[in-house]
Amino acid sequence: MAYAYLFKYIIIGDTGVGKSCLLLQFTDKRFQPVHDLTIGVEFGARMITIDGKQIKLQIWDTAGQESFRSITRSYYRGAAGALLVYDITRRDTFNHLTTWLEDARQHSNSNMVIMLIGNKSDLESRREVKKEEGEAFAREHGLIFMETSAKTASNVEEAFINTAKEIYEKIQEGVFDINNEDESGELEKGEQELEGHTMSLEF
Ligand SMILES: Nc1nc2c(ncn2[C@@H]2O[C@H](COP(=O)(O)OP(=O)(O)OP(=O)(O)O)[C@@H](O)[C@H]2O)c(=O)[nH]1
Ligand SMILES: [Mg+2]
Repeated sequence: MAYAYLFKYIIIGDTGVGKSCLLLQFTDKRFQPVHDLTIGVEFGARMITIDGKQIKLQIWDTAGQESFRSITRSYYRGAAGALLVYDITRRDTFNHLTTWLEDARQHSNSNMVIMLIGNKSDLESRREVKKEEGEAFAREHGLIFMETSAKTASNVEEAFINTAKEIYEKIQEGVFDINNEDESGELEKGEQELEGHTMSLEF
């Protein structure tokens, strides 16, 4: 299917916060109740429409476990958006955000849009991190913020789509370099279906 833009996303954050479940809910509208620990990296894709334009989201879901950290770092390259996820029922996952943010800033393009996500909003009775704390962290670090539930699907569409809207606005403002793919252009994994007239974000 033809598309006007291809946006690459990376999903990061501690193990067990619900990164893979957010991706599964967004691409397949399903919830996985059992923790299928991600090994290395997983991949998903979906088409969305913004401003009447078809945009393909190519999403890399990384492993939160510390031992995979160096693999994760290699996936920031070329990412236009990042979903930085913590679990509102586990304070430690919120405390680790600074480390994740440092990693992200260091290994990505400075214009990458970062969406902070407080996931598992359905577990209100077990909440350890107030919504206001997430909002404050986001404000302080220039991130967009949403609370989501991969279980009930609350705000999941919005999280992925609002990130794309922000990227799209940056493109309109001329912040990103948009390159036409050509035969000589190196294709990254997952970009094989790029067609002649399509464009993708290059950094
Ligand atoms: N109640 C509830 N549980 C969730 C939610 N999102 C994820 N979970 C559960 O949390 C556990 C971990 O979810 P995953 O998506 O596998 O976590 P992950 O961040 O991908 O973990 P790693 O792959 O190890 O980095 C699973 O048991 C999920 O069912 C949510 O929004 N609400
Ligand atoms: Mg996972």
